[in-house]
This record gives sequence, C-alpha cells and structure tokens, in this order.
Amino acid sequence: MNYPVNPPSQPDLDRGTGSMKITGARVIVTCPGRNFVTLKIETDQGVYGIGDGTMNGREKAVVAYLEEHIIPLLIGRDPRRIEDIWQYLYRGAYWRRGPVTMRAIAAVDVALWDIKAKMAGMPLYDLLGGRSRDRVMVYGHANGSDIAHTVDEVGRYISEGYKAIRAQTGIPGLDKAYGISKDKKFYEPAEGELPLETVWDTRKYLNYVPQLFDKLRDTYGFDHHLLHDVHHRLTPLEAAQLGKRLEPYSLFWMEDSTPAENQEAFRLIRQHTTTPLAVGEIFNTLWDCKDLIQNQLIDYIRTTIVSAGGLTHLRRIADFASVWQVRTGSHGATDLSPVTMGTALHFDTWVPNFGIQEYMRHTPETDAVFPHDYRFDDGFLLCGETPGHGVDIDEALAAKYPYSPKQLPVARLEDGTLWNW
Ligand code: EZ4
Ligand code: CO
Repeated sequence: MNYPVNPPSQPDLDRGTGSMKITGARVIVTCPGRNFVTLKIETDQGVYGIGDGTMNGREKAVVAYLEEHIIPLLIGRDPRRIEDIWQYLYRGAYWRRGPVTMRAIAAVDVALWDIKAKMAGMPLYDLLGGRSRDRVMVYGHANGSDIAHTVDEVGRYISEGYKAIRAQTGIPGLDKAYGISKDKKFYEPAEGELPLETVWDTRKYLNYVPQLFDKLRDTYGFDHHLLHDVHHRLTPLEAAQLGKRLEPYSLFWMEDSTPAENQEAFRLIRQHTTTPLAVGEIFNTLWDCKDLIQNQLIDYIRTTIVSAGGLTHLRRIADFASVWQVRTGSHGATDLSPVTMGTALHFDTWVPNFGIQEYMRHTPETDAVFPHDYRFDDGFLLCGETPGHGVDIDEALAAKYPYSPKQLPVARLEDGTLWNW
C-alpha cells in the first residue's frame, strides 16, 4: 500500500453529490425577558439553519467563541457534513469539553441538522430515525413559599393536565430558597447585574422537604409523577438520607442531590436508597457521565442539546445510556431557548430510551421572537411537522430587546460560607 506522505491540508469541501456551501453565519443576541444567544447559518442554496448557544449568566463567552473562533472556520464548508464539522470543531480545537466550547459546537450542530432536515423536507425526528412515540411527557415546576402554598400550586398543575410535577418549597427560617419565585409562570433566576445572595441550611431543609411530599401524596394520591430538585446542595451521605426518607412517596426522581463533579459520590447514595436518581444538567460530554452510566449509579441523564454539543453528541450519550437502561430527562428550564426546546422535542420523539422532558413556559415576548410549531396538550408536548426543528427567529423583533447582563444567584450558609447554589 502507498500512503500519501503529505495529505492535503485542506479536505475537499465538496465530496457530496453536487456542491453546497455555507456562505455566512451570524450570532443574534436578544433579551425578550431573558438573554438568548442564537446562531443563524446561511447557505448558497438559500436554506438557513438556527441553533441555540445560550449559557445563562455567561452569554457573551459563547458569543465570542462563536464569532472569533468558529464562524471563520465554517465559511465555505459543506453544511451537509455534520459529523465531520462536529469532529473538526471538537478535536480540531485541541481544548476539549467545557460549557462554553460545547454550547458553541451545539449551536453549529443544531443549525446544520435544521438545514439538513429542511433540505430533506422532513421534520427532524424523521431524519433521526422516525417516531418512537406519539407525544412527549413533560414535567412542570410547582413552587410555593411553604408546604401549604406548594400543595396548592401542585394542584394547579394537575388541573392544567400535567402528569408529572416538580415540587419545590420555601423553608421556614430560610430566605429565598432555590426554585421559589415571585413570578409563578415563567420563573427562572437570573436577575440583577450582581448575583442575588440566598441563605442555605441543610438541617432545616432535610427536616422540611419530606413533610412536603407526605402532604402531597396525602392530598393527591399516587397517580401523578412527583419530582424534586436538590440543586447540588447535599453531601453524599445527606443525599442518601434524603433519598431514603422520600422512598414512601415514590418520586419519579431526586435531581442533582450532590455537586455532580464527583461521579463516585453517587455510589454511596445508590447503596442506601431506591429513590431514582437524576443528574446532568451541567454535563457537557459523555465523559462527564460515563462512569455514572456504566456503573448504573443513576436512572436519568439530564444533559441536553445546548449543553452537550448538540444532537450529534447527545444522541451518542443516549445510545450509550440505553445499554444500562438509563433514560433521558433533558433539562428544559427557560434559560434554554425555544430553539433548544424545539430540537429537544424532536430528539425526545425519536430517542428509544426517553424518560421525561422538563418544561417551563417561556414568556409571550420570547415566544414571539422565536416562532415555533411545538405545542402543549394535556401534560404532553408535541413537536410539529415543519421540515427542520420547527423553530425560527424573528430578527427584527429580536433587535428590539438588547442584551441585558443578568446573573444566577449564589447561596451562603448562615455563617457566611459560600455554598452551592
Ligand atoms: O438552575 O436552568 O432543573 N432545573 C434547574 C434550573 C437551573 C437553571 C440554570 O440556568 O436546575 O433551575
Ligand atoms: Co435542576
């Protein structure tokens, strides 16, 4: 065999049938209530694609990564070569993984899948392999200032048709607990230019939260799925204790019970409780959850399209997870733009090992900036049939909402020590 000693440094950009090229790419930043970073990729065929690169509270880092380091690499490339472009941006950067890099790659990847599905005249789920289900079960966020209030809020979600509800409660003696808002419908924190300071006390929390689920099951029975987000606050042993105490209430999952950097921590939690475990909204690659999955230490993997390098990588994580019966539970708070929500719904419609999809409604202003064809019906979301992922951006309207710096809160213990928010 004769191998070329000096292969051409530039790959042939047109190895497909006929030629197609990326002619332009632009980042659009808009703040219709909260900040979103959107990438629009244009082609010489007139077809364009839309991708989301939003990172709540650190938006401009992704904007710079895209504008300075990625867009110049895209121009002239064949947009149909999604896998090669993904590998080029991931391996080619040398600096792998991380929330900024993987969101920038996700924005490109989703825009390219959008283009490919539009060219094929197919809704994205069809291109992925077709439907595994008719509709996507979602869970909504119920939260109240105390148990009585949260129980009422869960009732409101049940009356709106939700089959699954995440319940978070304020804790007596603790100011501004995680998940508790003034604005019941659209809440997702990111407020002033400096982070809001909240106070945390594990003892008060561990005493109070099991009482919430006791009251919820007492009031509404066991027909609905109930979920709870601990938001990284506990040690592994405390998480194990909470999981055990919640067992009688048969939760769908206990989420993010410890800071997720330490995958080994879940071994301890797992040894002590049968409450299902979910983690991963801050994970960016398969490498962040490989041990958790292959050791069967979790039940649901929560990373999603925008966080983990787009569809190309998320489907790889999902396939890997399916081997160990770990199911998907994609993050879907309002800081993930409608572009990510729409794409996630196509993914959810296809992926065989689907678990559940988080869903928080965006504001009417956000919905108007991002016209989309997905819709809520009786506790489920349905993706549309428009070719592509079904979400667009109204650029003229987007321009009316300029970027506005906002920060996620922080948490401190009562003695002032900085804790995990
Ligand atoms: O804190 O999306 O399950 N949802 C969550 C969210 C996250 C935000 C971070 O930007 O934990 O509330
Ligand atoms: Co969460």
